[in-house]
Amino acid sequence: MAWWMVMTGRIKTRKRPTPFTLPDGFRLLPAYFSRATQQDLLETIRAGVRRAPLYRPVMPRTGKPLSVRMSNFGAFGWITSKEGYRYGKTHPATGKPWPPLPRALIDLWQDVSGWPDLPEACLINYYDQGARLGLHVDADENAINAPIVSVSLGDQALYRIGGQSRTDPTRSLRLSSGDVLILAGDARRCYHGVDRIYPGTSTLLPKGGRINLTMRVVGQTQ
Ligand code: MD6
Ligand code: FE
Repeated sequence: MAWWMVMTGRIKTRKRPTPFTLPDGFRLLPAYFSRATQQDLLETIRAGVRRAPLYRPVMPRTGKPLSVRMSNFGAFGWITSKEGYRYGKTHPATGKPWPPLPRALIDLWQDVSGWPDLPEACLINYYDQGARLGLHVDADENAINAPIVSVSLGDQALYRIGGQSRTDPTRSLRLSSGDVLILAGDARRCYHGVDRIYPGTSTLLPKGGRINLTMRVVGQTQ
């Protein structure tokens, strides 16, 4: 040991972070969408949520409300209620079908997913300043091997990804407006969530907050 290491206390104080490799199939495309395209996408989302309003879903069993508000595009929408998680063809409050998947999102899917089937569902998550989303694995799809393609719009988010077991080490990264994230392969089965939103980090949404879109192949016929 060199004397200066003792003098500076380097040996005592230096902590190694836990090693972590991003899971296979995790792919981040930073700034995939230009500002102009983000704005177009936002207009499309606004039109969608006029037809299928954002609602505050509740946890199965407990009925505890989530802090994230949700809606969907596509033939199927992901719904959570006291009865459990499921894919359904209609909005739980209005009873009407979800608006169709926007062309721009289908184009994105075909550009980045590498998957032959088209997505049948797109979950819209809206986070206000204090909203978060607990660690979870998306596992309600029959097409469990098809990738999920995710788009971030608005304020930055602290996104966390771990392994296939809830207690595996995790790694945190910031997602920014216009970023596209793909969970395919092993990463498709990994725990992930959103720990916080950073208010004031984007001017895309006039009132702030964050929108996340996740496209899925559902593989369900009813
Ligand atoms: C979010 N994303 O970014 C939450 N799920 O707000 C997800 O839960 C997610 O980014 C599956 C695949 C990609 C994702
Ligand atoms: Fe997810």
